[in-house]
Parts: sequence; structure tokens; C-alpha cells
Amino acid sequence: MRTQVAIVGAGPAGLLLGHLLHRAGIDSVIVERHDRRHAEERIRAGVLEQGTVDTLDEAGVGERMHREGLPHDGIELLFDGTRHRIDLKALSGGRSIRVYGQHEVVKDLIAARLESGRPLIFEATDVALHGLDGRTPSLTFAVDGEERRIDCDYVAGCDGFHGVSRGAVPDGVLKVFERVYPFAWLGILADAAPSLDELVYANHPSGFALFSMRSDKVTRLYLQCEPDEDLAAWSDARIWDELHERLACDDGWTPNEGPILQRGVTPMRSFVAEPMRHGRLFLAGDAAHIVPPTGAKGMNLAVADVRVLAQALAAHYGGLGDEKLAAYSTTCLRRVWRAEHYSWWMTSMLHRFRDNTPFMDRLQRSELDYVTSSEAGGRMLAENYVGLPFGD
Ligand code: RFL
Ligand code: PHB
Repeated sequence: MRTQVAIVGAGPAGLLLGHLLHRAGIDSVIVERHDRRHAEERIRAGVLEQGTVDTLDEAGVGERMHREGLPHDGIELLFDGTRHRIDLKALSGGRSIRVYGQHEVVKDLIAARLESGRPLIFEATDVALHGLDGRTPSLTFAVDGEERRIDCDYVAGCDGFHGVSRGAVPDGVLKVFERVYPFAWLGILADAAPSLDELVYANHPSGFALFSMRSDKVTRLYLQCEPDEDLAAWSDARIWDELHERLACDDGWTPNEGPILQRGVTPMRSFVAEPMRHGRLFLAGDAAHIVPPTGAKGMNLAVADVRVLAQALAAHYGGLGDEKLAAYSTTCLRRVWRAEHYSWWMTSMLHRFRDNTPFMDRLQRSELDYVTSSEAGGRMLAENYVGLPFGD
């Protein structure tokens, strides 16, 4: 089999890249390790930046997102028992966010892919990348025990943090920057109507908590926990007690309880591999970088990367030269590092660090006070939260 661009991974990055290339008349094959159900049901991100919403709209896959996604113009920061609203829209010159589950974006993109008639191969095992340094790279893998091979012009490594693409770059080429945080998030999805229509980020002496949602019937909640937390030690009653305690407000607001539909523990990490290109391989999304979820940036960065990559490949195949392909890594890394800093900053401001001294606690409290009382402080948070405009 031959194609122009072989894409490893059918997460938001791989699927959107395939779709943008299709719209530019460029052929691709998407190869995914898991089955379709797994891709469509994995609960992960929920916040779409303005630029992500715009990108999905321009790509013609935003219809259900507009119908079912929830527009949000603000978020709330909760500390010392009081909620403080950050007016995202007013502070960012009219930009805002939309709450719409990543798995819903993935469903919309899979539907668009199937409609395009271009190949999307699920349950591919032993995916391997070859010839990245030369002019004729290829992918090999197996489906139902049968060996397959795809020859291509370029490979897009969109296979997430634990994929194979980044590892296909020869040793010593990539420079890795990393920070692992001494805590994780215990996340639940509850069959309960959200008791507030904005997200609440809480800094509490017992640890961070986040109130979010997926629809007007489903609440999404997170608790800071130990990195090696044993889920079995968390009964439903313990989870709700802890959520009510950390999200307690002086105006009596608290999340609604309901049956817990899903639960899981997410480790927290900052990670960047540079450069995001090696020969004919382009890394995009979590394959190249990870942020802790506090800034809600991961999926948005994946979308931003493939937007740049699709434009660069369109220029190449359209005879407009390879300047954009050559600039891919530098262009993406500028946005990536802004999001890395922002996500680290939000994480540092909102979590309890075991070894925090009383001095550090006071600094954290002062920072929260500053961003919620100074227009300049609020603007910095808001501008980054809604996402910086694309430079194209
Ligand atoms: P993905 O989504 O991990 O997709 C990679 C795909 O590649 C497949 N794959 C392979 N396929 C073939 N061969 C192999 N060897 C393969 N290895 C892996 C995988 O099966 C998968 O289908 O990466 P992508 O596309 O780069 O997308 C990144 C996002 O998924 C991620 O950044 C976000 O989920 C992060 N994130 C959030 N991002 C936001 O923008 N806003 C949020 O509000 C937000 N909240 C979150 C989050 C992530 C979380 N978790 C669970 C890590 C909240 C949480 C709790
Ligand atoms: C979510 O709804 O899953 C979510 C929202 C905001 C975040 C992280 C996750 O910062």
C-alpha cells in the first residue's frame, strides 16, 4: 500500500490531521492500535479553546460541538471558602471556551473520516517506523496476524505519550525536558446535573479539587491524590466527602451527588521533546509534549500542532515550497512552551505540595489573591486559558 502521509494514532491529533489533509486533497492512512470503541469512549479532556473551536469549525466538523457543547465565558477560583470569578471573555478581548468531551470530538472526526472513504485501520499491532532519514519511509504493522506495509512520503507520529514514534528517533537526537509532579488526579464522571454552570478550580488545605462537567446531566470532578493512589481505597462515600470538603463555599454551593459512572487516576507530568521533527517524521500532540491537565491545554496543543503540520504539507504538495515544513518544530514549540509554562504555573498555584514551607503557602495565597483582584493578573490567566490566537 502507498500513501502520501502515514499517520500513527487515531487520537485527536491523528484524526484531525487526516481530515485536514483530506480537505487539502492529500492522501493519508491512519493506523491505530486500539479498536474504534476504545477510541470513542476514552474519557479525557473537556475544554476546547477558542482556536480549537475555530479550527474544528473551519474543518467542517463543528456542527455537533455547537449543538451539544457548552459555551463558557468564565471560570471560578475557590480558596479560603470563597469563589472568585475570572471573566474570561471580558479579560481576553471577547474570546471564550467550549466544554465538549474529547471523546465526542474523536467521534465526530471518526465519522468524518469514514465519510471521506480514506483508510482508518484499527487494532494494528507491532507498528514500526522505517527509513525516516531517507526519501522513502514506511510503516509496518499487523492486523489479525497479517503483516502489512505502507510506503509513504512522510510519517506523522500522533500516537500519544506512550506511542512508538518518538522512540523511532535515533538515540541522542531528541532533547527531553521533564518534570514529574508529586501528586496525581483522581477523576470521576457522575450521573448528576452540574450544580453550577462554570468550572471551579479549588485550592484547599486537603488538596486541589476541580468541578467540571460534560453536559447538563453529567458532572466531571477531580481530586488531588497520591501519584500511586490505590483506587480501591476510595469508596464512593469517601470520594463525595472529600469533594464536598474541598469544594465547600461560604455561599453554601456544593456539587450534586449521583452514581459514579467512571473513575481513574491520572499522573501529572510536564514533558517536551525537541525538535518535533526528525527527517521524514513529524511528531504531534502528546507524542511530543505533555502538560499537567490543570491548564486544560493538552488536546488544544495537539490541535494546534496538526493545524501547523497540515498547512505545511499543503504548501509542500501545492508546490509552494518546504519553508513551512522546515519551520514546523520551531513554530509549534513556541506555543508549546507557552502552554508548558502556563500549565506548570496553574498547577503550582492550585495544588498542595507535601514539602511546602509556610513561606511557600503564603506566596501561593498571595498569587491567588493577585489574579482574582488585579485586572492585569486576571488578564494573564484569561488570555492563556482561552488560548493565544494562531499566527497564520
Ligand atoms: P492521544 O489522545 O493519546 O492519542 C494517541 C493515539 O495513538 C494510539 N497509539 C498507537 N497507535 C498505533 N500504534 C501504536 N504503537 C500506538 N500507540 C498509541 C492510541 O491508542 C491513541 O488512540 O494523543 P493526541 O492525539 O496527541 O491527543 C492528546 C490529548 O489526548 C491529551 O493531550 C488530552 O487528553 C490532555 N487533557 C486535556 N487536554 C485539553 O486540551 N483540555 C483538557 O481539559 C484536558 N483535560 C487531559 C485532561 C488529559 C487527561 N488525562 C486522562 C491524561 C484531563 C485528563 C484527566
Ligand atoms: C475536564 O472537564 O475534564 C477538565 C476541565 C478542566 C481542566 C482539566 C480537565 O483543567
